[in-house]
Amino acid sequence: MALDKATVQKLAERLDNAETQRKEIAKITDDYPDLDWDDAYAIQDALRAIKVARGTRIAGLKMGLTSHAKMKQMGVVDPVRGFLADYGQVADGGECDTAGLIHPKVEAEIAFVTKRALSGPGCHIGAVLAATDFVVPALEVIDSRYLDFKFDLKSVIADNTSAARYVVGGNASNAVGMDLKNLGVVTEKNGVVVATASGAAVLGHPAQSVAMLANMLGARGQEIPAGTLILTGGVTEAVAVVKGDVINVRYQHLGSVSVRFV
Ligand code: OOG
Ligand code: MG
Repeated sequence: MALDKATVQKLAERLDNAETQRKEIAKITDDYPDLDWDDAYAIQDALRAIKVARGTRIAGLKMGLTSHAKMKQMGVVDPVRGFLADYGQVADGGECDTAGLIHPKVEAEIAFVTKRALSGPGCHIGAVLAATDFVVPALEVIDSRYLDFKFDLKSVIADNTSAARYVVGGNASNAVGMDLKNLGVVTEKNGVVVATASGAAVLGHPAQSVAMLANMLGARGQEIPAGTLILTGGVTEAVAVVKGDVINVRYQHLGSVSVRFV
């Protein structure tokens, strides 16, 4: 760790304020260029603690930057992990209030719900499929707290991987027997197709994203508990949205999820 505890706390508060006040800030590596990976996740943990102390419940976990489309779009090369807050939930077919967001973008994601805990190191696709209760179609609304949505990997980790809102569809499917690799995904904005991909875009197979999460947590002595909702990361590049836009994501076999921005 390059930062002391007080600085970690100060930066977590800066990010929390940016979110609650809807105010973009400079990426934190501008001020702290020597920040290391442990610092970045320590800031994310402190941010989570600030929210939990305020009454927020952690509703799930997320992986981000798991597809080449996303890595290329954001100019970074490694997946990252974050958490989902209860206040980020938006009902399928519901409305997402843009007044609470800075510069939202939407990404199509395949979500898993575990029935058993998963731990690493050594977690693999087979272990993930065995521990999966079901998969559901989802979408994430990301909203970087950084100026112009521009950041480096350490800054975006500290900012809880741009997590903001998410929609989870109710059509649960068994992951076993489902060809998640070849599962087609079509994102429509206002009725026009804006992005397409298949499940393999996410680390070759979306379950690999869950395995990676278990291994990342395992490196810190943590695990994915049973009953955890996990967003596996955007299948396609993220699509910018403004008030009035309607997003509908159609998943082969899994059904669709939609949201209207108001
Ligand atoms: C970082 C978060 C990426 C995903 O699904 O790839 C993410 C960002 O692009 O702002 O959630
Ligand atoms: Mg995402």
